Amino acid sequence: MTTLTSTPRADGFRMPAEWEAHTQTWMVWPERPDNWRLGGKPAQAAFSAVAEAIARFEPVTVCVNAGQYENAAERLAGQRNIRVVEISSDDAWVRDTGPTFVLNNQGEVRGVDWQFNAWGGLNGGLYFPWQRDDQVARKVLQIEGCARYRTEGFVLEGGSIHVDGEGTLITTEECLLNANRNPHLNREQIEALLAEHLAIDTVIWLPDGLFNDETDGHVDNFCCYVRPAEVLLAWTDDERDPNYARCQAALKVLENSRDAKGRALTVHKIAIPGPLHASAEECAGVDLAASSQPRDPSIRLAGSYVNFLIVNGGIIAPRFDDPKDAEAEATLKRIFPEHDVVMVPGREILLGGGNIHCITQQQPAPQRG
Ligand code: KQY
Repeated sequence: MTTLTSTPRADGFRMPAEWEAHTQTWMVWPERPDNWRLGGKPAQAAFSAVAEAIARFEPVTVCVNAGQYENAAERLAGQRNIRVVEISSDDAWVRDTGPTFVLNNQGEVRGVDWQFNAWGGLNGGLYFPWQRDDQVARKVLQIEGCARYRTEGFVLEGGSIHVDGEGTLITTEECLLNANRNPHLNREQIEALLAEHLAIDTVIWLPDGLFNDETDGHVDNFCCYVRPAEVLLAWTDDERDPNYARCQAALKVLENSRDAKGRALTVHKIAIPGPLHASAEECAGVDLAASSQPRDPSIRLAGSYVNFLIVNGGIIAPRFDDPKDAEAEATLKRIFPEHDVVMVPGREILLGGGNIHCITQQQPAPQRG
């Protein structure tokens, strides 16, 4: 595999929007017992359901550690459109550990391999060590025969950005300006690195992500593009909800922004489920480890319907067995009239700290012309 010393923009590559055609979606098999309860068994069932839902629309590759290879291969055996490959990892968040694919208009696909520090390294990160996670992107690109750009010295997670594929990127200050990611870089330097690696011209900075998001406010759990110049924002009208001020602040920024093509944004809203909390029994099933996240029923979970994946012809979104599920499904169907909206159980994934978008990484199809 080639590691390039230029940048995607200099080479004529850009990050496409998620709704552009995919070759496949990548996932990583969950097993970490200090993150996933009961040795990861309920999470493995939940991830399998997500993989099967995606596989109705496009191929899925599931990466798995050697010790779980047999189990994953057996559990997914016979599923059309799903392949299992052995790749070591520390946990299962391929949105953040996998490559961000970029493409040109001559049919080539390459990948950006961001430096990864487990959402904050030794300054509030979620586990240690994370070396295997940091190697996932390189291995994925090697398997696919894609050239690689490595951002040594620049930490970023794929879940902290969304793009419209037309020059605009949305992110949060809470995450990208956090001292535990790139304390040596200021806002302008970070914008310049994003511009060079994704070929974007405009960054829309939301102040914060969702309350209690373990990632320091990843945008993919709070706000996403649904088509050019249209975004979907997690929303509450409840002034007592700690998300209220976050939603108001994000809306203000979005309403006052212009994208890279000079367009104003249409902002759709989708209700935040819950408030959701893990039960005492769910928390008791998680192994204790010095460096891992506390699990306690008093901690509000950062549940969000925004954490969905757009696939070829489909929307794969979480449901939480919450009264707001039906309204969320109706909202997604209204916003994506040409996609099949498939709601998949998301609670088990949420208990681990994320949701469907966080555990998937789309590989765009080559484009010509
Ligand atoms: O949501 C994500 N993108 C990652 C969450 C990691 C949580 C680990 N407990």
